[in-house]
Amino acid sequence: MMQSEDKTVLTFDDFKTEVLNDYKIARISRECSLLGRREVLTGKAKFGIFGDGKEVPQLALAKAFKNGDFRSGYYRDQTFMMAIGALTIEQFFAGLYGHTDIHFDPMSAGRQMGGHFATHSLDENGNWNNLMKQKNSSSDISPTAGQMPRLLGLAQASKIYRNVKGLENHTNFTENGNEIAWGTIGNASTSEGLFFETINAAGVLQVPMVMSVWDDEYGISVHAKHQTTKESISEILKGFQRDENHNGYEIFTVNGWDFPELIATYQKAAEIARQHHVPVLIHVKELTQPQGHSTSGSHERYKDSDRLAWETEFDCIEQMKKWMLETNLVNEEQLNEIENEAKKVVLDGKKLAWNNYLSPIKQNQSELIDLLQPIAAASENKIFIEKIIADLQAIKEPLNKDILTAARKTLRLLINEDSKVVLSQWISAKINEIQPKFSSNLTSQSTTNCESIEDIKPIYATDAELIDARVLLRDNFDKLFEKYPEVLIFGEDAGAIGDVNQGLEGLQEKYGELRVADVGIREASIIGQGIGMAMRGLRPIAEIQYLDYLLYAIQILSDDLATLQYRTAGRQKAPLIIRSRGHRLEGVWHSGSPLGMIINSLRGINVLVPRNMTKAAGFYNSLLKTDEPALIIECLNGYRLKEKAPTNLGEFQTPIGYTETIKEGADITLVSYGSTLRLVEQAANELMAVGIDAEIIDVQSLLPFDKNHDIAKSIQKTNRLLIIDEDLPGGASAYILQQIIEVQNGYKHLDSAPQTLTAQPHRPAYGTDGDYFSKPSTEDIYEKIYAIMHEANPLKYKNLY
Ligand SMILES: Cc1ncc(C[n+]2csc(CCOP(=O)(O)OP(=O)(O)O)c2C)c(N)n1
Ligand SMILES: [Mg+2]
Repeated sequence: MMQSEDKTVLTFDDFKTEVLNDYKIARISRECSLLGRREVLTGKAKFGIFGDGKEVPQLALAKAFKNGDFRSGYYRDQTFMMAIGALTIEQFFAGLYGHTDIHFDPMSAGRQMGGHFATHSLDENGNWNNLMKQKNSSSDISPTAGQMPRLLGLAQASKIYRNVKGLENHTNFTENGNEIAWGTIGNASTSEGLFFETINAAGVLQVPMVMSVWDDEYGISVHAKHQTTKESISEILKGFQRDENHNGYEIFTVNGWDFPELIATYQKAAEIARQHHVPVLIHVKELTQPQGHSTSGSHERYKDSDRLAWETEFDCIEQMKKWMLETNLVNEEQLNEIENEAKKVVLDGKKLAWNNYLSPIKQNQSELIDLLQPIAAASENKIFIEKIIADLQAIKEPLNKDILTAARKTLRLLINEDSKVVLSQWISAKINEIQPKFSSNLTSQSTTNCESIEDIKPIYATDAELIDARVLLRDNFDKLFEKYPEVLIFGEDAGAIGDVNQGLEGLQEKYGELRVADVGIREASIIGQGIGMAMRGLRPIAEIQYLDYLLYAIQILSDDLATLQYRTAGRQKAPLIIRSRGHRLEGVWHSGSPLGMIINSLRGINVLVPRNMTKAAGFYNSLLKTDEPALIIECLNGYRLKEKAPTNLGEFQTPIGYTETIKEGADITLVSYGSTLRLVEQAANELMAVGIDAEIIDVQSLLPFDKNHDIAKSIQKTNRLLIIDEDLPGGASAYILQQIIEVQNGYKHLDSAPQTLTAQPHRPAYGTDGDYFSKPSTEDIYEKIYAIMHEANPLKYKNLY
């Protein structure tokens, strides 16, 4: 007897019906894989990676999976998605074809390859759905083991919800923290560092995470003997097994073709994780790959005949079938009926999906042909245009690319004819219609996105004290923790000592070890904790101790967080705040300012570079009102500087995407950010003595950048531009220049060549002289500005050198 979700005991007939239904799902899934491969080989779809050979364990997983639970997995899980009712046959094929309409391909609106699964956490306006009323899958990414860091956070959210007070009204996300985060990964991908890092962290944190490893002995062509010590992940993780004296994991191994054993294992695993918040590893062995890894190659190249024969015999669906016959649950006839029915519904679904995909494109094709025919007839280039029309007409299954190429090539032939107007209008209208299907939703489009932030200035008493900047920041965090029970912060040394610069001093004592937490040294999974928790309605602040160590996390930030809104076409979000500190301090690994690297890899995340802690605090206050992710880089050398204490801590807001002019001037515009600004201000003051009056603009926000185009307005006045930062030559300064020249048309107002002044192309050397000779100094800045003014007016500003 089996237990269904509501715990009532099933009758034998119910049990039989359920098993037959499971078998049908498995068969449908398999038919999808078989037909999917054909669609790629015949050219209808570009690439296919399918779940054949992994169907049966996913049925067992789906039985243990409840509303509110989350999956974080990889491209083999189509059967699971079908079993939880989150993927239809039509949707499977829409994904394979790359249908750009979210209603047809709910996984990614054609942005990701098929096999990358997701459910919708957000409605079409970007507001949360009730995640407790649905079974949830976080959106897959292709980098192997990239699903691991986020899995940790998805699991940790349950722990927070169960144990932190004040979150009782988060009923759309939790019921007393009973939700499990279910991970899936291939055996070979467990070789990745992210896997081991996350496994260790989940053991330490004791979170409800159930990790399934689908083991088919291969990673594409590479056998387990090259992947895993002892060729067994459960063998080598034995040290993680919990015992009477130690917390740890529960570890199960089970064969992937053994349906009853799989069900029993998944039920046990769910019980342990859900009730007791103990992580579980399920090593699912003896799985197969009937069609090989993907449509890019065939597995006959690397599997010998014995292996291939074994795979045929131990195909999990075949074994399930055998078990059903042996236990007299079904007879051959019933099985054939199910198989035939599966074949039919998959074929029908595929056809429907293809027609749905193709019809709007064919509509564009006939629209263009109808438009071009009379144009061709009247054109002096009639012959050429008619050839273009005929070629386009001949394409039975066109792409929008074919259609727009034809239209744009025709336009060139009409350069001297009046009819070009109607064609150019048609092209522009089509591009405007189609482009957003591929480019929308890089960032949140909801009413609480960053654009919604009001500018609320800090208020100062007339006798406002000057205090250490780190105290200002700490007191501001204190207000935020008081105001928002869903805010939590975690990082290396962030808990007991209140971070290395004491910006969180005393807050753990006040708000507890779960909300102000020390964590292990593991930057990628710190970010993963943040991503996962933010996806479940919490407001995590993940701390990366020094900006130099962001490199350990840049992959997951770039691949997962930065793409999340985009790759789900706005149906998932993770409003995670990443707190770090950087710019000049000391030596090769504590002076990093690699902003070029950051902004180029993190499009989709706000990148904020406050020059002091008041500005930084204003950014935290702003961000907690929005639903967007952001990286805030505090100035490493700014914590001990004095700043005026505002009276409205926790309330004032620094708007995002706007510059601030911190000194007005007439002769040259200086653009900078972060720690460098203090040197720029110093140089500008010194230049006043020789009659050079510079305007200084603090960028404040690199992504998004100067939305009001205030820098161009400043150049209109000064006609000269120098950009100064601590990044490498051609780093963030090159991006700033591109924005000013190309986006803001700033070149129109320039009388001198626009210039950048940056650090040396190497990491900064140790010591004060190391800094002086590695990063721009006040003298460097002074002299660079002076040289620009000298070139403009050599008589007034005589050369220095
Ligand atoms: C970081 C990264 N490296 C390489 C790849 C290319 N790749 C895709 S799947 C795969 C093999 C994965 O094997 P396994 O984890 O065993 O999963 P299986 O496909 O066997 O289910 C590789 C190397 C990738 N997607 N990401
Ligand atoms: Mg494998």
